[in-house]
Amino acid sequence: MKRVFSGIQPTGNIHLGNYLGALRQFVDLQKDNECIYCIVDMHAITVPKDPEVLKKSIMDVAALYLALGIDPEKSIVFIQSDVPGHAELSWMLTCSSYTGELSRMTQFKQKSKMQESAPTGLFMYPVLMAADILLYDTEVVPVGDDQKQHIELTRDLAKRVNGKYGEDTFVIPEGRYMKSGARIMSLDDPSSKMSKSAENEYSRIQLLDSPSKIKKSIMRATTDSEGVIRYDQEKQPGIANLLNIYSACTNKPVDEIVKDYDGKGYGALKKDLVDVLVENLTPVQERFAEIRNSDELPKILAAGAEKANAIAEKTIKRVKDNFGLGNRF
Ligand code: AQP
Repeated sequence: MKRVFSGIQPTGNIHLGNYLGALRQFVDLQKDNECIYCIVDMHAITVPKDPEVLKKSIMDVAALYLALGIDPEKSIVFIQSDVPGHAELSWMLTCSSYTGELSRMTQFKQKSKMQESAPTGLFMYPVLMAADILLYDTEVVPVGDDQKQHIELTRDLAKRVNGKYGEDTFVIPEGRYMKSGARIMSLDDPSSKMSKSAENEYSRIQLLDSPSKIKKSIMRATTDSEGVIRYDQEKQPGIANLLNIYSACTNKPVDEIVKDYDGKGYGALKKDLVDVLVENLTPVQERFAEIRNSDELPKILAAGAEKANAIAEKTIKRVKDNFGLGNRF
């Protein structure tokens, strides 16, 4: 039984990449671990958000967690800003981090578009993420592989602090990545990852998409002129991405799928993939509709915040003690 922690930003448009890379693991890990799943709303404000839209997105992610199979009886589910320890620990970690290492983070470089002056929140994002993880003495962090660099930074910060303030300060966490689905690519540009914030809504399959939107997105997905279904990420990245999605959604190895489509065209693969996706997502969408409007959801989140706070307060006390902070008289 290990302590597991992860989170998703309530920034709307939760997509297949988020599910296949991260959320799917959240559900599986609950079976034999102690899991803590957070809606990381403070990360969402690194880029300013309309408060009403943010409030709705937070509840949407919470309802999606439950609709996908996260069980609040087994796992702690809560909203990050309901636990003050995240911000508190983030500052303590900030004081052990360096601007050089933070400016090397790929996500920061992409999102700040290398502007001379970028939002400080965007720059500090990985430190807040490290605090989220370390606050719960986390051993395992299920994420997509775009987060590998942030997980490495978390480990580096934890080891650095332990070296300075005592080896009992932080547990050193490990990232956990899926073998298939760790990086789902954009449907219109298979050289970049599927993303919530991409302008083209047909570049991603959102978990709440209608069957007709799923069909449109898959049928117009970028492929190539080779005309043969093979798994070749270099020459046929669009087809490789569709095969990865197919494989992750059906648990069928890519080789077998390639064999099934021997002699068939891209249209046949795309058509069947639409059916697979609709079949996978329809029950999730039905559960989402029920949970999203139930009175239970706010109660589940309040109970989750209480449990998360109890763990967080213990860590904050230990870290403050080790740092020499607070009243000792
Ligand atoms: N394309 C992807 N393939 C596999 N996993 C992915 N994740 C994100 N995109 C893919 C994983 O989903 C979790 C969501 O983390 P987040 O809410 O912090 O979002 P993000 O990583 O910033 O990625 P998004 O969803 O694409 O948002 P934007 O467009 O804002 O960057 C993480 O575990 C992530 O690895």
